[in-house]
Amino acid sequence: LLMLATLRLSEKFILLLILSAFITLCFGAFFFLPDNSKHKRFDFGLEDVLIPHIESEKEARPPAAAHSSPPCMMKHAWDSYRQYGWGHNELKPIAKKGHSTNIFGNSQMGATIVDALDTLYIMGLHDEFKDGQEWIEQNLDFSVNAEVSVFEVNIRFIGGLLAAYYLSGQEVFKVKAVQLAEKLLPAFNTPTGIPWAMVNLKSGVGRNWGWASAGSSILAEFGTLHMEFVHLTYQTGNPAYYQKVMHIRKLLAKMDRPNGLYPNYLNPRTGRWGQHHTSVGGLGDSFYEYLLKAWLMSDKTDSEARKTYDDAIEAIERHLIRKSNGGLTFIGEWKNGHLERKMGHLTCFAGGMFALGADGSPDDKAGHYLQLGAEIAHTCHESYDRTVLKLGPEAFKFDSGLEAVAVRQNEKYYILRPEVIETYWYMWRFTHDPKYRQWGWEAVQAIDKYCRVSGGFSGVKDVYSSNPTYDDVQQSFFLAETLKYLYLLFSSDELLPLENWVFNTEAHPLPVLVFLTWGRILTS
Ligand code: DMJ
Repeated sequence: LLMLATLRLSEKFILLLILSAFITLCFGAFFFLPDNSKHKRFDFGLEDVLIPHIESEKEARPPAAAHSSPPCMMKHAWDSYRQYGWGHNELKPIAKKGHSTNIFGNSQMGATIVDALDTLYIMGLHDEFKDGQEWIEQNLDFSVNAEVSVFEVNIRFIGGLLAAYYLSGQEVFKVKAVQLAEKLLPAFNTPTGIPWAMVNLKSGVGRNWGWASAGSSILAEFGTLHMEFVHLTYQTGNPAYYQKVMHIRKLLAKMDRPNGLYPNYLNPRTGRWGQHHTSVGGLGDSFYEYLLKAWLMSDKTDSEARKTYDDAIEAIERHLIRKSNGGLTFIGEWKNGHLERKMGHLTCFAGGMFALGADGSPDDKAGHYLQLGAEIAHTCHESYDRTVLKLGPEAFKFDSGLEAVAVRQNEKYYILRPEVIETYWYMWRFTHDPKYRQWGWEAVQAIDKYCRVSGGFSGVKDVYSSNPTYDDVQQSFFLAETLKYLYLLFSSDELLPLENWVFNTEAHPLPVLVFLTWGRILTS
């Protein structure tokens, strides 16, 4: 101040000019920030919530070996893949080499890298994330002569890349997602616009799975594109993606539904249903999930999606959901007018879906759906608890005195699937009942004890055997979903709040599109 007083008037004027230029510069800089940093909704305050996460995890878990925590398990799964399977789609953790399945054709597209990216980011494993990003920048190329599953590539790759883009703001992920989406579009060139199950990324030729009823496309496959495709239109301004998925919705709305149920099979040439088989598990599952999530993702403005979901769930409750003699609520499968009293591990995701859809359900039935979610979570926990390994079988029965146990040898395996843990997490978020963390912790311990091997994590062939053999596959969804849901289960609710984020069916979080944005998509 003394110095200021001694300055001459002209010097004071110059000082004032410099000061005001500095202030203008600071204000101006805000407008040049990348778009991402201005979206309050996309800013999930990661640094703030990581610390509460670690504390709450300690509180919730009983003392156990230090390596038994989701981030440490993630590190082991990732490092093993990095060492033995880098660039391959998946890993064989016993043989310690790369692995792939027919869903990826004969490609080597690093499915595990793409699927794992957002989990690495959320867990704060930044070096690993950078490694993955570098591989994608330098190697991920979709001009390959490979016949891939449209559904799997959409949920794992497009979903994974979009989530990585929204979380990190790195353009490369968006660019790759759009490049890949372009390659999927030829799959929609069918007489009805219902896409083929598979498409050759190079030639664009599509076809359906040989095993599907009467050359049909699968409900859970063509019905699980909506979230990613709406985001693609939002990001690119290209209406084609939005139009393709809305066309599917319109076509389904016009069709008769036996008993109000959606059969799993639809012929893309004739537009007729195949076999009358309805399931909330394999072949049907994520179709229902995406109806609900389309509504949530639209900031609850897409009421057509919500109504379609409500009607579908009402029919499912009437025809497929029953209580066993032992009092366990289960979701069976509908086969040509007959209810099969069997539930799949895949079906267990529905507990979380019912809870997520409770708010906004018709006739003020929110309490009912939250309760239904809790009952499904309980049944699925029983399916784990009634095994030797405390891991759930692929399918379990409620018949002839059987309660939540598998009978056939080929239904006794556990392949690192996420659905039961996914439901625990949603139930935790909506109820904060500590039993869900307890159940999640049981799963952490069982997976770490029976599925961890020196080369990663492997599925097991028989959860009822005290001496199980391994299937020697580390599935990419183990890193994308199972470990992410476990991590979130022990984290603060402020990490990816459900009002702002909607998880695709592979657990890749995509932001809710606020009303104004939504209007932009509708008019594109
Ligand atoms: C995942 O790829 C997705 O969750 C999909 O919707 C069905 N199930 C597998 C994992 O079990």
